[in-house]
Amino acid sequence: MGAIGIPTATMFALSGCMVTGVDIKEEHIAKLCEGKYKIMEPDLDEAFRQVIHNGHLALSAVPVPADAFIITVPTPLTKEKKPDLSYVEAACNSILPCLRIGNLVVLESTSPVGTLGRLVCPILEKSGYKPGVDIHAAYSPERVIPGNILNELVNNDRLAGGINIKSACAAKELYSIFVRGEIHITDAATAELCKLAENTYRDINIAYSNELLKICENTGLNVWEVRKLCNMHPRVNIHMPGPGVGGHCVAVDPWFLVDDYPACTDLIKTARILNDGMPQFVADKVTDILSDIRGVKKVTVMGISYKADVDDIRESSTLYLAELLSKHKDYIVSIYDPVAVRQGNPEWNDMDNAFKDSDMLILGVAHKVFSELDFAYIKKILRHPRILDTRNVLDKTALTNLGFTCYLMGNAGGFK
Ligand code: SAJ
Repeated sequence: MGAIGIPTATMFALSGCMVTGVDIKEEHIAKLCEGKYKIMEPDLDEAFRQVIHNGHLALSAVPVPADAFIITVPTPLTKEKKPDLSYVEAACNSILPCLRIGNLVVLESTSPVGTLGRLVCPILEKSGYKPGVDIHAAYSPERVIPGNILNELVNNDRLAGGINIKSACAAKELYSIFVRGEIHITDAATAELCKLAENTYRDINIAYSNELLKICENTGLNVWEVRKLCNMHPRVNIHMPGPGVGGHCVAVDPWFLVDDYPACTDLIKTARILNDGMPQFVADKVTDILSDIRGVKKVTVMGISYKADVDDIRESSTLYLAELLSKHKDYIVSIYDPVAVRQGNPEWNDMDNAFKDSDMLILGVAHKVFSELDFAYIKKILRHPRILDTRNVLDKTALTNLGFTCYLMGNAGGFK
């Protein structure tokens, strides 16, 4: 019952299925039952409450017998940047007592190529039922973007990768219950590679835009203008540069490919390292901008979630930036993030404390609420009214008129 399990269970339940949502954390289940867990995703909280209320979605700390089992557990990275499949393993083992002939087991979690065949099926076989013969087994990755999950869950095309064709068809039939996009049948390993390849494609493209940003800073050009003009070409789509790539997907999944195929992933690895280096790039820029102020300086990082308008802070590049700056003896770092506060430290919501006597603001995440801030008031409580925009979202004319000195990342010439 995490970020993908909750919306998936909700959609099946809304479509009339009887669903059991399982999570091994009993306190999480209790919070969900009592409505104490606020789901930030648009419309999901309401839909989730509705299906709990009408009895189509029950919550449990252990699996119960069913026609189909969908595994949506995390597959994080270890410190050595290897995929940790222990949650997948545990989830597969936990359903063994519930399995019956004719059941379907679907793995959704992002996984290395071959996971369904090499790891999942041998575990399922311990039930006495043979995957592909007695029970169906498939890999069907989610493709939804946080912030628009419900819409994308229904309308995006989906892959149904089977251990054999019968399993793929069974998975297609299952998701057809609520998916309106097309469901493409393939084999499990192809679907596994597709999931990794999609997020890696995004990471490499973002790395390219970040490299372009560095070129622009070196030549005194404006990367935002360059990007806008390049993207007028009918076959060019340069991504947005920024302070790095965060989240538990794009910043993680490429490592699965590097781990399995070290001899043929130079580009993927280079892109990953480049994006991981962006917080340090921003930190160096901050040091440059503050070099004329002696002694201890206070820096305020605005936005600590991994991207705009979500409260998820996993692998957040601005959180990493704040940590990098905090290690510096000359900096005091404060954080302001009224969105991420739901998952983290209540101090992140204390605007006065975050801005008071600050020498520099760094806009790291483009939350909508930041565009509604009273910058005239904020300026009054700062020590130095300097602001670095890493996302090109601030109204530079208005801020300059208020007396701010503005810096735009990717534009060495200033805030043109
Ligand atoms: N980012 C940029 N520049 C961009 C786009 C994103 O710097 O042009 C940064 C964001 O600020 C963020 C990070 O990249 O830190 C990742 O954000 P995202 O919006 O690209 O992706 P996620 O992690 O929210 O969702 C991705 C999606 N994958 C693709 O678009 C290929 C989503 O469809 C997947 O379902 C999801 O990963 C997942 O669960 O795998």
